[in-house]
Amino acid sequence: MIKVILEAGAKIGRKASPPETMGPVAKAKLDSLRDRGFVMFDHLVGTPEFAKIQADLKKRIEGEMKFEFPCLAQTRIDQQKHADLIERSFRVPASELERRGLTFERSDIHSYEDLLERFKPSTLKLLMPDDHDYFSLWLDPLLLSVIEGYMGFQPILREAYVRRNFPCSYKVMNHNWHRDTNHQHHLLKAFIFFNECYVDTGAHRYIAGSVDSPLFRDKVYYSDEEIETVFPNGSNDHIISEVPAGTIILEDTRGLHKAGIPQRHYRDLGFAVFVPPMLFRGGSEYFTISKSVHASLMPGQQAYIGRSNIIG
Ligand SMILES: O=C(O)CCC(=O)C(=O)O
Repeated sequence: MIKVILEAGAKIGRKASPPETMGPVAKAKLDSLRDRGFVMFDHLVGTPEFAKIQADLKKRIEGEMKFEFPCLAQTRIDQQKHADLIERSFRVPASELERRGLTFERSDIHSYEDLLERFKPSTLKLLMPDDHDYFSLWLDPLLLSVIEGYMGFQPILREAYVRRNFPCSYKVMNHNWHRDTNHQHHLLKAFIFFNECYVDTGAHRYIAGSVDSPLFRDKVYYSDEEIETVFPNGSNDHIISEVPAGTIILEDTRGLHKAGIPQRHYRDLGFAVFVPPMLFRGGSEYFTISKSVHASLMPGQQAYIGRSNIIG
């Protein structure tokens, strides 16, 4: 009974009229998000604020190497020995990858160049730095107003991080088409592009209008061939995000999507995951924010941070 009431409650809000206070730009973005399941923002492209964070990010990744460990080393994958893992696109607990000798730690690397040469990771993940500039970008006011219009209430920022993706030989998890399952009814992800993206640098892909489609619901992952028989490359709903740096794509990732694999260079992508506030769920494993950085945000942004994420 409680489950039924909670389920009914969870659906409230979607498709409500936009608030009176919403400006025309946000209204147009909301219409597009409702219609297609995604919308793009370009108001930060070419701005000095964005360039500052881009430069800082490069320093944190290449200089300080403050990403998460252990990392999967593509150089340690053996086609025969790890055939079962390849088949599952490495969707197993990190402890299994460690046990099978496929990961490396911070203590294994001497420099960023050394890491690339010896381990060839497909992805490095950097948790959100405790820094005002990053949080104000992740909680951009125009983005928040569209998010609230779409959900019909104020959600929370559940996860906040950046991934650097490299060319790689083996597909890892979200290189395959899939639907996210963080929440059954309310889920939005913002993808923040830190470099310009083309097909050969790993453009993100999305199938517009697929959120409520009954198709492709019986497996976790789908191949390009499976998806392209229904949504061919170049068709109206098969969206390939070739975008300039500074673009933000807000997407209902309950729809079909996947990460492109760069064929050259690398791709830096910021992730912000928005879900309803959930009782009895801690959040600090996903990111933390100090009291002073929290205090520097606007009240409308502070409201997105769960109490368990605030430290110090
Ligand atoms: O990296 C991307 O382009 C997509 C990431 C993704 O599939 C996900 O976050 O679920």
